[in-house]
Amino acid sequence: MPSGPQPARPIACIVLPTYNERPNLQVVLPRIFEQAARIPTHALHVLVVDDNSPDGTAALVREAMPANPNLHLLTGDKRGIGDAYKRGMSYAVEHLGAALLLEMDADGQHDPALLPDFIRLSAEGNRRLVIGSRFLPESAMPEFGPGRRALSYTGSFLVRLCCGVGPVKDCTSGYRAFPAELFCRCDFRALPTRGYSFQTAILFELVRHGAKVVEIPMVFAPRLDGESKLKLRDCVEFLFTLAGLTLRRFTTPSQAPLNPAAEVPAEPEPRKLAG
Ligand SMILES: Nc1nc2c(ncn2[C@@H]2O[C@H](COP(=O)(O)OP(=O)(O)O)[C@@H](O)[C@H]2O)c(=O)[nH]1
Ligand SMILES: [Mg+2]
Repeated sequence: MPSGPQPARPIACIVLPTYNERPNLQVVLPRIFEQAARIPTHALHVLVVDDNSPDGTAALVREAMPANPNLHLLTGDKRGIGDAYKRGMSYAVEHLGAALLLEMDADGQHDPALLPDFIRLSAEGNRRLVIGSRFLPESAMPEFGPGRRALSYTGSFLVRLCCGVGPVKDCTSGYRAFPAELFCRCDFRALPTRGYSFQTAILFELVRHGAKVVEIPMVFAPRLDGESKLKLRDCVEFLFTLAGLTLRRFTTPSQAPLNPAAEVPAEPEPRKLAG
């Protein structure tokens, strides 16, 4: 073992948007940090982006921060999940020096046990965007009704059709990892994506800047507590975003060839499913 101070590891920062997720965060934060010991290559940080949740989500984070230097909080007015992600990712890069960014729900739907796989797969390739997919053979969406399944399938189908993102199966998943350097190349000022369609917009931008997509199967579990914040107006915004991206696809030159073939991991990956 080499003696003396070890070189600092690059930071992998989970940007965790929250709105009224206090009971869920109480469970999810310890589960996330439990995974740090399984991630030898990166220091795991979490940036909670809370939009002044009336249930005191931010207060819970503030209470936990003194004992955990890798936990951070950003607060602001409620302007939608997409807006929260944009603010959070910019902050993670500019103020925390994150090398790798991760997206995740704070409600327990995304299994933290997959975090080491996300980070390893994203870091070992060049410009890799790792997506937790609900639509691979080993994926599952237990307890989701046909309506929500159909919505997710249709959304991904439309994104593939309109946006030229290649053979990505799950285009709207909210569990992802990608290099911060790739995020910095994206131009979101042209995209008025405040709501859930941010996921589509950032996929489009990342692929246009050369992201190679790797999908891994995941179980999209039911929420631990509370209800989805996805509303009808988010579906309407999604359709407008699709139209805007389609226009952008055919009028603005991309920085990388469109439709890059999805990258398949060389070795079959351990197919971890949430228990
Ligand atoms: N900061 C912030 N977070 C939000 C907002 N809307 C949703 N979220 C969070 O984004 C994540 C995904 O939302 P969720 O309701 O679980 O969507 P679903 O998984 O698609 O049903 C959760 O952690 C929410 O608390 C918002 O307006 N602001
Ligand atoms: Mg959720």
